[in-house]
Amino acid sequence: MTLEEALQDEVRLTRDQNLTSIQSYLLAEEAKHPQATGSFTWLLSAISLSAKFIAARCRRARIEAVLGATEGENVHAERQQKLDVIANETLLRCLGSRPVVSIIASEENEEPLILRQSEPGDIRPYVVLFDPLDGSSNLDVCGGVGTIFSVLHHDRRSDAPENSVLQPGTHQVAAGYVLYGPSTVLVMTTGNGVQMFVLDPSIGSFLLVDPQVRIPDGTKSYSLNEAYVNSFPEGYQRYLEWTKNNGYSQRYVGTMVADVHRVLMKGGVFLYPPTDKAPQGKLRLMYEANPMSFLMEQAGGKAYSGTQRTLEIEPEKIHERTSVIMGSPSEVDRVLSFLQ
Ligand code: AHM
Ligand code: MG
Repeated sequence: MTLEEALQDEVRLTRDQNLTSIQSYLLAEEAKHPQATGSFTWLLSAISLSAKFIAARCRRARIEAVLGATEGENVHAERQQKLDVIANETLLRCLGSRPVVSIIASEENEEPLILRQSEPGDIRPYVVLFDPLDGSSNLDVCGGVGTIFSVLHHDRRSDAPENSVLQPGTHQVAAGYVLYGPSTVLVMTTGNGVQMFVLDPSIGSFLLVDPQVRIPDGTKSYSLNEAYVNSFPEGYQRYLEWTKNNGYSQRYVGTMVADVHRVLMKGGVFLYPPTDKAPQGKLRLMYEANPMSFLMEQAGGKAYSGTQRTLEIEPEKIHERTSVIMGSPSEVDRVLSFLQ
């Protein structure tokens, strides 16, 4: 039996018993591609290590006195929570030790960090963008928070880091999020459907719980901050008005990872429209909207930024913002029909 066959067998056996770790899943996937170098598994193991570390810190937040704001602000002039800083440093330290990662861009850092210049003949290196701790204002109330990541190939056409980072979402080779809730859930895609893993804290491993996540359709539910309704463009207002007479319910945590995870599991639509305060929308294209849109599409959903498919937006700035409509295909279509 070849190594590949042995790994496939292992996946088949353990999947039924819900005991495939993220590492064995990735190894088995890689074994399907003889040209694979193992570099992606190496990168993902840095992300899963960060996730375990951040999950442990969040769980002990009140005990370790890491709640509350720091003195500093991030590049968006928002007060940073102490755990924002810890999560950012954790990802930088874990990814920084991986030779396959050449550039890192974070919500918390103004400029991308160039870890190493690639040489011709190197394994094609990766660019990783992330929001280290999404929804961190919910930390103080023990609400769910998350990490979002997007992986691109280094664009060798130019040495300028911004050219490597500023690629449309269609170029992503992987994306995912980690939700630190009652359990720690890692949901990811490499363009071959969506896989969901749950951290078993007793053994310190992410275990596969769903090899092919599909978003349900036909759920009458929307998730948005309806307090801003008067400053949404008119089409969104008409959609919301329409839902009131059609048996909808509304759910909103205020942490994108938690809200999008709910929509992915239960169906419906997540929205963050333009507002007077944030005319382009509030959420960040490169490390919030794009990775979530890639996941949504891979799970059978849709993701638009108003009129355009989010993944096709040509980015101009690392921290640029966009409005967001994502979720079950028919519900996204319904929202879009009100925006015409
Ligand atoms: P953050 O990345 O600084 O935590 O902010 C992004 C968060 C999202 O998680 C969430 O969807 C949104 O901000 C909530 O915004 P609002 O409070 O305006 O509803
Ligand atoms: Mg965020």
